[in-house]
Amino acid sequence: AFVENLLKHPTFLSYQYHTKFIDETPELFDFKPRRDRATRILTYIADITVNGHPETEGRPKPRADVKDPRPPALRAEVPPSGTRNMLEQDGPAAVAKWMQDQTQLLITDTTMRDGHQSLLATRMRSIDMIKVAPAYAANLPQLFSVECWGGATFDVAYRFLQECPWQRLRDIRAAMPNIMTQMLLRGANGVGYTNYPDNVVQGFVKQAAESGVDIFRVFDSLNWVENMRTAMDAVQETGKICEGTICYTGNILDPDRAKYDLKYYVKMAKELEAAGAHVLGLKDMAGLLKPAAAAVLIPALKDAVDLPIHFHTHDTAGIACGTILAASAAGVDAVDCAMDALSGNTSQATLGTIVEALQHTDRDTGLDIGAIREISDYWEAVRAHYAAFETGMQAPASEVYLHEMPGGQFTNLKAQARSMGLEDRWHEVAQTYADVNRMFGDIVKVTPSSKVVGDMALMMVSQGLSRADVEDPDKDVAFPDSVIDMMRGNLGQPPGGFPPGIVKKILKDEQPVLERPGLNVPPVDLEATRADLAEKLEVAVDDEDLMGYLMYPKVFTDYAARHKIYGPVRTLPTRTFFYGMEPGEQIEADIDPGVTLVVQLQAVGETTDDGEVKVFFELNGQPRTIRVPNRK
Ligand code: BTN
Ligand code: 3PY
Ligand code: ZN
Repeated sequence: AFVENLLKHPTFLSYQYHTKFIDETPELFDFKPRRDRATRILTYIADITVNGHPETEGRPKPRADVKDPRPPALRAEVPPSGTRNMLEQDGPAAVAKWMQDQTQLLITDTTMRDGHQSLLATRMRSIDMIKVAPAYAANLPQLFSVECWGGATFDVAYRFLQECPWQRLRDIRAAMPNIMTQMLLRGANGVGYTNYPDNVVQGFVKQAAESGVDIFRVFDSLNWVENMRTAMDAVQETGKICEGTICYTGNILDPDRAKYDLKYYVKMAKELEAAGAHVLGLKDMAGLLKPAAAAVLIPALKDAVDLPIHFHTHDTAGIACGTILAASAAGVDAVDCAMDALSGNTSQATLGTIVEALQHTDRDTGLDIGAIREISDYWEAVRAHYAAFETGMQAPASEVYLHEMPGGQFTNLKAQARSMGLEDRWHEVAQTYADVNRMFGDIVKVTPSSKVVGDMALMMVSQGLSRADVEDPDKDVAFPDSVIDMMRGNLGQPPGGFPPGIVKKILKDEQPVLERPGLNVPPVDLEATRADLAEKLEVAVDDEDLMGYLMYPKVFTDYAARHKIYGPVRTLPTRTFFYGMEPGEQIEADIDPGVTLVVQLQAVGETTDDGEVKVFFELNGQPRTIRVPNRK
């Protein structure tokens, strides 16, 4: 019956499917008549129209006059050859050599990952990225790479956007075949918040490479190279680019921050080179590297290792362009920027500004400023649809040099503080965050270690505890789980270890594990896990789904359960996804290549005695009525 259903299925009969056929088509496995995908999407639209979307409730609305984002016209019929072609033809070592040999400042566009992670709580939907990817391919083929995957985008896609992150990657890859894609990988923590078994990290990297990642920026949240090797080795096996990455903290010019001095970074760079990095990443996640420090650090790293250097920073203090220009003058090979409309503040430096600043210099980027402006205009229109997720940082702030929060965490923590009623005490939270850092021995703060520091700071402010209170051996303190987990050694070890006093206070008589956490975790039985999951979900589980489940078991199964009810909602326009439809409004959704749903909302009925609402649609010209519960 399965094969018969498959052969008759309209999607199978249509010329091609780049969507996940099985995943999108559970009716193949269900021989009872079952609601089709169109009905499921209509159910979603009806539900959101009646009940609203939980994520946008009570948040600012997009302006009434927002326009639908229109991607710019393509300036070439066939995407001109770019870095991806070079990687495919010549391999990662050749790309690294080319980076060192050429003189332009190479540019990575982070808009599709860190840009919206740092400005819009990671809520940008795939459709808004995929639509503009062909314009990147045709109009900006000189870009070094497009960061579009990993970091927080992975779980947010499943958790809040009801879409498959792997499909996003495959779709961007297909629409932009000539420019390298880039992801952020948290070493042994994968794209999660804790350590995973080695074979999960290995399987994840292999799948990411197959689904379309070209550059893996691998870091460790405590800068512990020991904890990065499994991921780095796995990347090298794929033939893709391994960007072994230093996280920058402190201030190399400040003699009072001697823990993270120039020698520290030079030593780590050498360790990463020895571990097989093709490129050295310098990840300034909080935007702490000052121009004068860049002028010292970049040449020292270049002297220490024979690797191209790729610099990432944030504009939280308003100085990112200055630091990038200083790094450029000091010989950095590649830098990260975000398209103008999604740049600045906690995001990256402004891409168009860097391009303009370097025109007619020996580091001219070769990028077309007109093409940049057009793509940025597209992003401006996209951003307007995400007003609900604007975090409202009004101005850059030098306070970042006090608290050292990563750009991707800053607005999140602020929202968390607001939800705990601590909004008015934000500067106290910032000071406490700095105090916690000192209490933990001055550690690198980046996901997941930054979350641990943030959890502790919020707990202290809300309970009125000072650092001295927490350190007082005679005072009982209930520590957050994430703090206990880190002190047990489950995120690895910082340079010099955690201060024994605080470890003792938190763990009491329990001994921390000082070896790399992955060493003592048995491998997961992948096939048994796949079989269990397939039975539970009643669908076939491919490698992408399996890896999604292994990273986030509950988030993934919740996503899969909603998928059965609502279908491929990723194909809806963003306005519809978050706000439903107005009577009389018409939208289109391409649920497959060549399969378009034209949906018109006719009317929303009254709520019946049993609490249901009838919603009247026209679907491809045919009337359809959907009943949904009124949950308001
Ligand atoms: C989530 O926030 O849980 C993910 C987004 C999808 C949730 C859907 S939206 C329609 C329905 N109403 C709810 O309250 N949840 C689901
Ligand atoms: C992430 O891990 O998501 C980050 O952006 C760290 O900077
Ligand atoms: Zn970043």
